[in-house]
Amino acid sequence: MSSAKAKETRTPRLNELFDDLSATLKDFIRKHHVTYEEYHRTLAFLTEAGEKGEIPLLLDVFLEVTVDDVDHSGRPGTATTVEGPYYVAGAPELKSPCVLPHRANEPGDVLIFSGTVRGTDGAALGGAVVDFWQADAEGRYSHFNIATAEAPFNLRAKVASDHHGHYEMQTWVPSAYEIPKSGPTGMLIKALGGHPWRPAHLHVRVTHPGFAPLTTQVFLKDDPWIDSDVVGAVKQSLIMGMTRHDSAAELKKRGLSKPFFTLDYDFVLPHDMAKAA
Ligand code: MBD
Ligand code: FE
Repeated sequence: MSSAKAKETRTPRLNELFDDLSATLKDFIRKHHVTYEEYHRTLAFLTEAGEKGEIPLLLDVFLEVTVDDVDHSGRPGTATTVEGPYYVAGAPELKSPCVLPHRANEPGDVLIFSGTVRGTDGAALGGAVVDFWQADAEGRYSHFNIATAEAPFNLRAKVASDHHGHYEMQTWVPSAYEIPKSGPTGMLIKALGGHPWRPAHLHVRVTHPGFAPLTTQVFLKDDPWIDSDVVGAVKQSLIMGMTRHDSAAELKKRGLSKPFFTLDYDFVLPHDMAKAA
């Protein structure tokens, strides 16, 4: 596409979206007779969200599910769901099988997360990158956790699948995630009478040249919040049970001293239509 054409198409889209957004908000103000007091409270709320770095959290909690729904509708392969606010670019590149960066005394139970990356035609994809992140066993995302010490890129990595498309990483079972109560997003959820919890989940962004990137999450079956995610991002096909392993032989094989869990999940990527065309 020439840059002249890019310019030509960009401005009308911005005008179309901004004009409708503006009209929608003005209608909203009239419909609800929004008062000056409410307007000023809204400004204060958004200002605080900005100052505390919560704009991505706020928008991802309330709006991103709808963007995923609209922009990924009808897409074949593994179900997508939202990226959320805690992805960090530049995680270390590791080869499968691997152990994720972690603290010397990483809390919780070991989880072996593995599976195969395929295209929608069923072909295994070697060299696919599973860019992975999660909250730890105490609900903290590295880089967003100022309270406790952590390893660089704690429980984050880009794991390359082997030539069978197989990936395997050792991590630690995540806990459910609570939207911070101290900030404006958490206060708003509380004022609305909702709970601030997301069920335990593993985040991935899976990529391979020639295929459309897949951003999704894998959820743990027995989580108490599995049916009431504050974000509304759970899809049935993304819910998995873990298997517990406690035999002496299995512990020895893995070099572990207490029971661990495994979870297998295969990722299926659609062909990149934009590139194929
Ligand atoms: C999260 O951990 C998350 O994954 C999303 C989508 C929103 C808020 C917190
Ligand atoms: Fe998350």
